[in-house]
Amino acid sequence: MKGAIQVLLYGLERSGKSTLISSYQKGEFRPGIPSTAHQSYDIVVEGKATFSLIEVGGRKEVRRFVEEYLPHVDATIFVIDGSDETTFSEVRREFLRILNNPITLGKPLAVVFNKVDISRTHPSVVIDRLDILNRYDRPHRVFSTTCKIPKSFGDVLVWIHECMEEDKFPLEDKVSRLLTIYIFDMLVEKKEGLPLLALLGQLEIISRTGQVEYNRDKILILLRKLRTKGDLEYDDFKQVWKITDKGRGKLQDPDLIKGTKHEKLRAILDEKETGKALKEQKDVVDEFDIDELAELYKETTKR
Ligand SMILES: Nc1nc2c(ncn2[C@@H]2O[C@H](COP(=O)(O)OP(=O)(O)OP(=O)(O)O)[C@@H](O)[C@H]2O)c(=O)[nH]1
Ligand SMILES: [Mg+2]
Repeated sequence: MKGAIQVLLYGLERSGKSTLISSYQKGEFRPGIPSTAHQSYDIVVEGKATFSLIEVGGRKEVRRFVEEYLPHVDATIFVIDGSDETTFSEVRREFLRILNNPITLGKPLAVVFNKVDISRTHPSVVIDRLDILNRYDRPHRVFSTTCKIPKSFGDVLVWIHECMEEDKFPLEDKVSRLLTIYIFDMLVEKKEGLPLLALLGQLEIISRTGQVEYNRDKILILLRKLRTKGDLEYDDFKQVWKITDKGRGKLQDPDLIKGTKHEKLRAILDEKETGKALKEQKDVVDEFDIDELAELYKETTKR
């Protein structure tokens, strides 16, 4: 459907993805049949929006297809069979497959704890394992559903629509959250490199080069630079890096990255094929400031 919100529906086999859709569409419980690789559905939520949902089957052999759809969707609905605690470790693995793919940053993520009619587990048990509540890098929400109450799935769609409509996540907020994530991961989880890689991935740098190496020192240098320039500040109480008024002002200036650095970066990325770019490439990425990153971010996330 043209203009429809593109949504990925994912989760292990038998979590209830097809049943959620068919029950919602028919207004009564309609068990789905096991899905093959993928299946698409068009849904109109009256007075709200049109959705084009793509369900990727949850069986092991077809799960890998999910990666192919991620770049093309605006949001993801991740469905969990709340009645089967034995699957929760596997649920976490598949959930991380979505969460850790940089292309999903900033995009709404609905976690649907399904089959509450027969579940003996409190949703918080699996939610804790997924660690979703501590994410700052995308709008997210947990829903409890049962296909026995078909309209409960409508709430998920309405929420996604709201996220898209209101842009609850303005640009500066997104960048600030991304910065928060990588600082947070770096300091607390002692990870090196990944979070900034994620940020760069969102800027489509990763996808162009396949490998931009970053490490903790580079991240700190970038952050220090941004703080010295007054573009960023650290909020001790909330433990987040925030964009200052000054930084925000810069974000709103459309002329900021008219310079040559942007072109230089692109050129270097293009040179990658010739194999001589790596060192120089890192230096150029280092020269980028928050405003420029944000500008690139804006460009690459245009729908
Ligand atoms: N009691 C109960 N059963 C449900 C609910 N949702 C789905 N089921 C049942 O769970 C089974 C699997 O549902 P499907 O909709 O086929 O699951 P799926 O996630 O689409 O599975 P794949 O397509 O194989 O990935 C079916 O027998 C449904 O009847 C629910 O909310 N409550
Ligand atoms: Mg299915």
